Amino acid sequence: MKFYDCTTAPSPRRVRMFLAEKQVSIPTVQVDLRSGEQHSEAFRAINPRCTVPVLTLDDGSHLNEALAICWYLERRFPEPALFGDDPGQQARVLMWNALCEQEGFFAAAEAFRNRAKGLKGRALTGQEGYAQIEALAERGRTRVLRWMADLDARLSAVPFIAGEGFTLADITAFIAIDFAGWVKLAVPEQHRHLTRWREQVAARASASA
Ligand SMILES: N[C@@H](CCC(=O)N[C@@H](CS)C(=O)NCC(=O)O)C(=O)O
Repeated sequence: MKFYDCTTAPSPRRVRMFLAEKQVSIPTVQVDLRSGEQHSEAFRAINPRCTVPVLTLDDGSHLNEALAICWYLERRFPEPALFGDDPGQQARVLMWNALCEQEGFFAAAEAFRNRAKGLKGRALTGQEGYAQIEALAERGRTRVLRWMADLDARLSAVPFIAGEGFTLADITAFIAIDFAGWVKLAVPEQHRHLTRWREQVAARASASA
């Protein structure tokens, strides 16, 4: 296996934190997103979508979605379970992970990529260049705050996002909140359940991965 990473980027950090929870380390290659290495011919042969993370499997095939990579790693290294145990819990992990990805992670990306000076013409990842749209940057900020309020309500009832135990959904949400910090959005003070959860996750060794 080979892991294509970029230590400054949030999406591959989901895989790094997942691996750290499993206490597994695999050969890693850094891709320099700042210099545009993701668009090089060599990297496009690995991932035509020009993004990290990528996991190359021992048969030479590539996985280029964080969720798929984490699922593969879960099956290869089952302990500790980070996708839940029984079918109901597994479905809840997938549901909350998808919600945190769509409403948190993608909203933070919308806010960041549509305003960052260095990303003019690169509002979306991939081979196609997309113009920034200022209104989307603002909308992304609103969506992040809505998502944080919803998570606070969820965490008033359960210790972790998908229920009783720490899972991939917590990893996705934790990193999405850090990503929101890139556009100077922090968890509002009144969200004490979300703040409690965030402090707990930040105290895990994997949080610095
Ligand atoms: N769907 C992908 C998205 C990955 C993604 O957007 N990665 C960003 C880094 S956080 C990237 O590679 N960006 C390249 C660029 O900005 O050109 C996943 O979740 O694995």
